[in-house]
Amino acid sequence: MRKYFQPEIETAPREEILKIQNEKIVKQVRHVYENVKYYRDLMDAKGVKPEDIKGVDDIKKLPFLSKADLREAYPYGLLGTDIKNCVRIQSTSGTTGKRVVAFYTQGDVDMWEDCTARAIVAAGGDEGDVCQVAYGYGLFTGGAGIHGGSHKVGCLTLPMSSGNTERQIQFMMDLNATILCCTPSYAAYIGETLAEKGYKPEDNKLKAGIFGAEPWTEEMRRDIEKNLGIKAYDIYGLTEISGPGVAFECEEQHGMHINEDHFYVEVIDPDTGEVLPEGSKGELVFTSLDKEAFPLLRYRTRDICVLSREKCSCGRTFIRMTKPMGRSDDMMIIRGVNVFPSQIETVLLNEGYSPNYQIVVDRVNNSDTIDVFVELAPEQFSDIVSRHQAREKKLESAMRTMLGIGPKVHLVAPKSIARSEGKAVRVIDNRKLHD
Ligand code: DLL
Repeated sequence: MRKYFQPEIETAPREEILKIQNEKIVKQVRHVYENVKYYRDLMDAKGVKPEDIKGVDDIKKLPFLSKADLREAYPYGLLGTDIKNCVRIQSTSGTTGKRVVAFYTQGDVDMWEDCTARAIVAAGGDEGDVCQVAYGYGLFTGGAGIHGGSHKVGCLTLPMSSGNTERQIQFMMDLNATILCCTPSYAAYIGETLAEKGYKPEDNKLKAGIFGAEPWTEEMRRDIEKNLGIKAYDIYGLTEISGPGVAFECEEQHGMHINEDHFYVEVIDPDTGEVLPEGSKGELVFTSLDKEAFPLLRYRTRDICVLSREKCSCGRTFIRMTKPMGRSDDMMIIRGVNVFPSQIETVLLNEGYSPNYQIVVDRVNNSDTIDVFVELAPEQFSDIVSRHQAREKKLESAMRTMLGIGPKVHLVAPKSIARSEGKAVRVIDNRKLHD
């Protein structure tokens, strides 16, 4: 069995990785300064010139980029090359009018697929494996990213996309899938459905799962591992930086190795922007070292975690990140879809309701639920139940269109949602994903 997809880099001595990063950043900053006016203006405003960046130690001199910059520059403002050189876009799952649209050259796609191939091999994959890709295909990076990596490894790839659980199970059993790739909540659901159908964990040929795109706990990992009879590996990534495979777990299952030859990582204090020493908890910031089409420098992910350079017994020398421990903004991830409370508020206001609402998120049988309680104005209140039900259905459908997932809406009596004296508590998340 192969242990690494690209051993020469995955196990390279630290000095060699640093040398690669230092060379790449100098080139990349020049590339961005020359081709991305939006970022050039930010650098000029900060008084930083490309020649000030002589290596990764100088990255801290560069300005940050945030999701707000991406919205402002939408769609082409951060493009680093002629659109003619681009072969693909992918986009975030959240929809707030302006989604994040990321562009890729063929070289960028190749690099990204190398990263997901490293993750698949780290989970024990090789050309003898049957890799069932049950992440969504389409604009979401999950399906396309893992699919490409699976091809590179030489697995037989089952491009299932997400959903249609009956068919997932049929293909999984008939075609002897050995690696399952999907969100952890979907893996749990597939596990339950298999059990309901009377299958035991040993009835399937699965040996590993590569699960990510949303937070999940160690308890959930153990549940999934038991129900499917597999070893479950975590994988992390975000559209802005490429997609899945920015970081991946090895057999140690003790943090995810960041593909440092392509992505330089920092952890900062989310309030002050100060770079924190290794081992501190803070916001992850990534600099893409060699992407051509969408070359983001110092992108603030909003994901909170801790980095560690402690030696890993798997032999990989890449730095490790913990599972994200939360976010420094109000984004919720529900069944793998990014949802902002502001989107729900927009629908309510558009449909003529008051902004008195509360969102309750929970996880029932390993699947996320979202309930929206909406207060009626006195003049909207009526004793006729069927009228309320029709209104609830209409709101549910408008929210489904806006969010891409369907919440359950409950209309409640005027003045029944508690008013707050400070910041309104819009979201109650009962999922208890983190201690
Ligand atoms: O979720 C990319 C992906 C696809 C990763 C498939 C892994 C597997 P976005 O839709 O842009 O991209 O969402 C990115 O999802 O900033 C995190 O908050 C969260 N996230 C991604 N992976 C994990 C993970 C994809 N393993 C956002 N654990 C990120 C916890 C994760 N959160």
